[in-house]
Amino acid sequence: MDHDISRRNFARIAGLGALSAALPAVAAGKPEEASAAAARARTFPRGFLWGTATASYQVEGAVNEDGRGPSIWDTFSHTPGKTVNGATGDVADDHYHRYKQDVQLMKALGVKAYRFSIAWPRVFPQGSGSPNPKGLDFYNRLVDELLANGIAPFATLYHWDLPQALQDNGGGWESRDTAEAFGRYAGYVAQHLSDRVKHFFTINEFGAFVELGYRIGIHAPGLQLPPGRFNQTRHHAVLGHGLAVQAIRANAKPGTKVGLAENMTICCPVIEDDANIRAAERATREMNAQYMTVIQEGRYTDAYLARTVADSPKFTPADLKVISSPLDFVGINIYTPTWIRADDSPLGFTPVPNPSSYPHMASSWLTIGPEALYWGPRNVAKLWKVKEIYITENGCSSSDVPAADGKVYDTDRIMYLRNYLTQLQRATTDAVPVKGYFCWSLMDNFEWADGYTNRFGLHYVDYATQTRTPKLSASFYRETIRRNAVA
Ligand code: PNW
Repeated sequence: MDHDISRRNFARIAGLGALSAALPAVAAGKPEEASAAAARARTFPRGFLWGTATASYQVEGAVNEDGRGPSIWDTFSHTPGKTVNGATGDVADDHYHRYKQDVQLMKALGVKAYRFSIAWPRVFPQGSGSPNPKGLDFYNRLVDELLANGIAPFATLYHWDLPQALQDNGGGWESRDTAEAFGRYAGYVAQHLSDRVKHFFTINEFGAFVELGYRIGIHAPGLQLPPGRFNQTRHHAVLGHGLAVQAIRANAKPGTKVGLAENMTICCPVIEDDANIRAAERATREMNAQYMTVIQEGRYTDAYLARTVADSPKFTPADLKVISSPLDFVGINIYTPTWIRADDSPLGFTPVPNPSSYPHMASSWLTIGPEALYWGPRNVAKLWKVKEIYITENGCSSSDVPAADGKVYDTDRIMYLRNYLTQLQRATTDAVPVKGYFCWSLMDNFEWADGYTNRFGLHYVDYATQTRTPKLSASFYRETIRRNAVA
């Protein structure tokens, strides 16, 4: 008995997971029991929410229909040289017209939840002012179709398609007016959809749209603001989030839950020992200071303010209160790890750059590190005592060339998903409160500046015919959902 317990403890400490659980049975010469134990060890908690995700501009098309106003992504993608092969979201997956068929794809996968985004310029073509009821109607139809098929709708209010009018008047997120308009729009949507939508995300990925759009300039609106104006833009984005949280609470039906979906820097210890684990926790706070940390803690860290000095954002204590409005859950989009080691610098950590041989998926930024799905939620739960976490995006690009039989054998995506999900399962066995997982993406779509070249879907889309074909990874995901365990 004692023997057994210490062996199990050893296995836990060594992090051997499924294999270690099966070892005693293997040693006893009972392979069936061994594989049953291994299967149990790969199992997720009962009721774990499996889903997929998309975003409006990436899939909908129909950019001129039913009164939709232009967004900064229409303008940007139509500007020569901004996207690969001049790709635009004019048609994309034509999901606006094919949503019923797409809900059937979800149903065939067996997902219980779908994360989609609402296009602000469909609902308020000018960003604020009068709403366009026909725009909201599309989401009414989509939500009804999902519910009729037993799929819970999880709605994101901002996945980067800012109404162009708000960019033209005041510089988009550079202006406080945009944060305020976002709050009004969020309240309006919550008022009309919260009878059926129980989970809202305010903003998708501050860390991508603000940095890539307003500092580096490779996403819409394509600006390279100087540091002071840029840090103010960051501040307005988190302020917009907080105003939206308050507006949703003020306008939604009781029981509606509010959170966000942020692609934090996922700090993972280079080696899983005490010193590096602590360093990765410190790094999580500091490397996310401008977004997640201020949202969770209601203050910018001293190190952030010291780093930005004269270019620090201007803010009031009242702003910080709004920004840190309590959330019901936290969504994290996780693709890649940032490896952290302890050192004796003032902050006590340093990121370790990837060597040139480090493996990545088809997108060069998508470096592989399954442990990100373990340390990401674990650090968030520990640092900020978060009780409900969703992985709101995880997935990868693959070259995805159809074989002679027309099928796509994306063994690399299966490898990626299997390894990442194994680490997510490990998090659940360590009592990290991860409640669900949304695979990015349901189907290939408009991958922003990369156009249609990088495919992230579980379904292959032939853009000439709009045919959707399940890839091998769709079978893998369906089987994982069916077992509620890593397949
Ligand atoms: C996320 N990076 O974007 C977005 O939320 C999705 O819209 C997108 O399609 C998906 O991930 C895949 O890219 C990212 O350069 C874009 O590190 C770029 C980066 C990360 C996330």
